[in-house]
Amino acid sequence: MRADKQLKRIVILVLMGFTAIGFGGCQTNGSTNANQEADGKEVTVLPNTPIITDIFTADPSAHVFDGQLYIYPSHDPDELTDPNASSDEGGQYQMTDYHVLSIDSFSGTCTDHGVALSLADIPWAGQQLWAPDAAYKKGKYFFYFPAKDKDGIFRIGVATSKNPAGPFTAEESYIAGSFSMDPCVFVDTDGAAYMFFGGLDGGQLEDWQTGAYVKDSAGPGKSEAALGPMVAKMSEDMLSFASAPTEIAIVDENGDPIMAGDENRRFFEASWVHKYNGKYYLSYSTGTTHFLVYAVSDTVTGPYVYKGQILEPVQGWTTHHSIVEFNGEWYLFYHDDSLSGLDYRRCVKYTKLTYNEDGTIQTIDPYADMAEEN
Ligand code: FUB
Repeated sequence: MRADKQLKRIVILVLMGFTAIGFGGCQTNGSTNANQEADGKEVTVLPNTPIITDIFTADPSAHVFDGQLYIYPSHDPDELTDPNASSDEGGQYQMTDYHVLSIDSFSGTCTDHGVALSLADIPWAGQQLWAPDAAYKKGKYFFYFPAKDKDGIFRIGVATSKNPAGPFTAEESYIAGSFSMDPCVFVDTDGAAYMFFGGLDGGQLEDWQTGAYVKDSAGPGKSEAALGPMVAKMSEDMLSFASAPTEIAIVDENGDPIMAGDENRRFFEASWVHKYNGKYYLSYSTGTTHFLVYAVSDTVTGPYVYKGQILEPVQGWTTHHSIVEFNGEWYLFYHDDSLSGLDYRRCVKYTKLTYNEDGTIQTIDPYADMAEEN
């Protein structure tokens, strides 16, 4: 990007951050929060602006339950409890609770349902409540979340509620056989549910290559196949794995594995799976190169064939998303750090997602509208 263009983008983002803090998005006012202008007039939940501005949110997993759109994000803290934590291991993401958000319609209101689950109420967890997801089955809502256990090892837990907004009650222990982070639970059209998970570096996926935890393990060499996300079928009651996790293969158009050195295309973290026209779409973050990309398969467990980019890099190091159909339109929920300028205080946004006739997805520049306006 040219320097003058980049400067212009930074100015726009800073201005947008101030605007958002002032009166954009979904403002908190008690437990139910109308998205209102300063004069009290209700406005739409605008695309590409923070959907909530009085708490920092990230890693949005969006689902439609009972005709309403629920968003299950990470909740970034206002202040770091340990300002010296190593950023190499994602130590700056020190979340201690989760909130659930919901939207009736994009021309309506956004609600912050308050604290849905706290670190203090999860018996096995020690720190870092990272990117969660949720699912529904037979009258029960399931909230899946990663956290480091008391030995500093990432595991994935589950909590349940009768209400999609929680509060959720955590199980005594993490899901047996789970490791690493960023769970995405996909419920297929036949009712079978699968958890996709994993993330490199701070997400510790490399440490499990032997099947057991080996701290600080190196990943594959640049010309070796990259590590893929893991997948496990969920049990009928959604509380455990029905099968041991296996690795998902992500291949190029010739069927060759995406290599670890191919940082524009290889999996890093933030798996999300959705189904469109009978095909499975696995989307994920490329981490170090900051793209959201996707790969497609005819079967849920892959192999997945790499197709292209969904979202260009956002402001901030991390990029994480979900894709959801709501009232006949497809949406991408994502985050950036434009509300604070700090990578560990992020804000959730959404934008429309467009498929081409051949099923490919159009790449989104999240700041395109602002660039056009200026
Ligand atoms: O929010 C903490 C971590 O940052 C998530 O688990 C990753 O996907 C990245 O967004």
